[in-house]
Amino acid sequence: MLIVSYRAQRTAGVYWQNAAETWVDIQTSETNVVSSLVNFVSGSQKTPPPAAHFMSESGIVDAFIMLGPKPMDAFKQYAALTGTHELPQLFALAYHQSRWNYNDERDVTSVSAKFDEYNIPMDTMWLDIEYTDGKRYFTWDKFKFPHPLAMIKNLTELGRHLVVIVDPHIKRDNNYFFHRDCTDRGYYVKTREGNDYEGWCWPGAASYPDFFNPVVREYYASQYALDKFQTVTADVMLWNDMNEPSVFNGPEITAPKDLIHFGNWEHRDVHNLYGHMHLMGSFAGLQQRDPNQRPFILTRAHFAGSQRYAAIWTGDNFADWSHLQHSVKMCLTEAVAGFSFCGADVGAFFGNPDTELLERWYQAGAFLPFFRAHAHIDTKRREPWLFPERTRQVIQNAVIKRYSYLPLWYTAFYELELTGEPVIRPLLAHYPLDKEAFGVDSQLLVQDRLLVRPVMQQGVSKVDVYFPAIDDKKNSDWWYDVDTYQRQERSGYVSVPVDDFKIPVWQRGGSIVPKKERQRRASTLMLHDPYTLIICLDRQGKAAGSLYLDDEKSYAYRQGQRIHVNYEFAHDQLVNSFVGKPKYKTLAWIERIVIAGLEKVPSSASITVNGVSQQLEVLQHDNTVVVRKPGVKMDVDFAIKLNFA
Ligand code: NBV
Repeated sequence: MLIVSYRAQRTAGVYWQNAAETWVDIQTSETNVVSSLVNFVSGSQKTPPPAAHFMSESGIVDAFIMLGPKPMDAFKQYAALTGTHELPQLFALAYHQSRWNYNDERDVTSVSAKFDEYNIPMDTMWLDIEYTDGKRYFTWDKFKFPHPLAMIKNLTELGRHLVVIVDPHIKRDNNYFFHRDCTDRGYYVKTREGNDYEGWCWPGAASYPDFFNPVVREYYASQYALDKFQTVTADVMLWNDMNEPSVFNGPEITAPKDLIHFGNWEHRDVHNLYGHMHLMGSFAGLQQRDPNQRPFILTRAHFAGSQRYAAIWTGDNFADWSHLQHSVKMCLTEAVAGFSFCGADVGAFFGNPDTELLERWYQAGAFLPFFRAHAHIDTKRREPWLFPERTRQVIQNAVIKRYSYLPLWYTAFYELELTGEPVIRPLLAHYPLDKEAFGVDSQLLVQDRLLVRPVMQQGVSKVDVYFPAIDDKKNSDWWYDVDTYQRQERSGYVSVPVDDFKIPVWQRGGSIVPKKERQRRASTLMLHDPYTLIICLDRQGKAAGSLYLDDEKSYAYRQGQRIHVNYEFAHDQLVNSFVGKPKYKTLAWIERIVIAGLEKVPSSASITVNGVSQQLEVLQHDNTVVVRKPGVKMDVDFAIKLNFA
């Protein structure tokens, strides 16, 4: 449990480390009865500060205080305690296509083909529980999926991935190897009488492996080895659901509190850690299966620190505008609590969104870290081509936008691993002096470079956007609309017109954002594509920003096979400087430099590499200046100077 409190000059946090049922009672001055009484009796007018009381059912008091003093300090202090995400493979940051369920091999293959037919990028197809043989995980339904390896090959040859669900409940079936092993070896969670606990879940009667036991985790991990789970490949990744654990006939739909875990812990003591221990087994399984590929796992249950193993989503949401709004709020909360890799089911899990809600959900999802469409088995099919052409185009547009910003998302995730700084942030992270910004939870920052205000209301033709102040004199950064490069120069609310295609996003003046603008069917095919740098100038005519790149898949980056570069623009000149030695070899290069905010239009530009200079063409485009084809490789020092006639 993490609580962070703010006021203009100070941020502090408390992390209450306890996995038992916990209540936190927050008292503000209005609800703090004791201090109001004290005030009444003493005649004092003092407003008591808000107070939080933590109450856990069991365990010891184990609390950590984060002293800040700035919001970003507190977030980083918490990350230093509980860990950060590993850099994900790039495909995990691209667009995912899921539903409960893609029915059979033909369905999977044809949905993948349709994305190509309609020119919508898509990286990953997902299979929910129906792909299994009667909800026996590590098996396939042989009628619907007779040739899983061929189906997987078809996807991977297109540059795509497959994710399959593996839940922790185990079908009590003596013909199921996993159940036999767990029974014979005593791997299940026990009742207090010492018997294997039996609950009810998707497979019917089910038991639950005791992942608190390291031997059980090791056994579980070994099941992912390709000589055991022979019907997948090392490119197939994982979805761990129902790991609270969910027990349909249990108290509060979970495990009874008096169950006994390894080490004699009662379930009441460790309930909130069950999903985390499950994840540890899964993560070890994927790492052992292919030590040189970064695992991707999506989990529903999580605890402080689970971010080291998995991404999360906000759970079973409804096709309702308020749930779209909650997607942003919930992911912001998760991000400041260590969990940047968060998204919400795009289009919603329950119910059938109308076209407008679906379009707006795609647009919001395209600017949250985990971007996956998903739907309940009882919903109408909702792949983009099943809607009128305009809706399909709006969706396509949002997805293409996401792909163009993948270099920024990837850089942000690398920098998260390095520093613990959340990938998405509430405004208060960078504008702590602006009290008005504290409560804004319909907007998010991507690092400190983009400000996103997804449209999350029905039938609107404009939205109110809050541009935060940098000081108490209400000065503000400059913000450039990423579509038009029109500039906002003042803090406060601005009403911004939006049509159905519009995703209101601004780039901060003073920042440089790396993009890739060639459209491909999947992110894996963009590896060597050239980069565009978008430079938005601040009031001083300056900007800075970083870019990170590597092979987007393996752990070689930890051995130095990477390029981390800072770009700086000042005095009409762009220069780069490398963090460490740029060792990763790439065919990528810089294709275009877009500069917004110049006072005059330059007549030309020149690039200098190793003391040799060359002229470059410069164009004026909308509100920007474009330097065409610098053509410089990513691992080379250069300077580009704008020339004014
Ligand atoms: O596996 C089926 C669903 C899944 O699609 C969803 O995303 C999970 O949150 N799962 C829950 C179990 C059934 C929910 C009604």
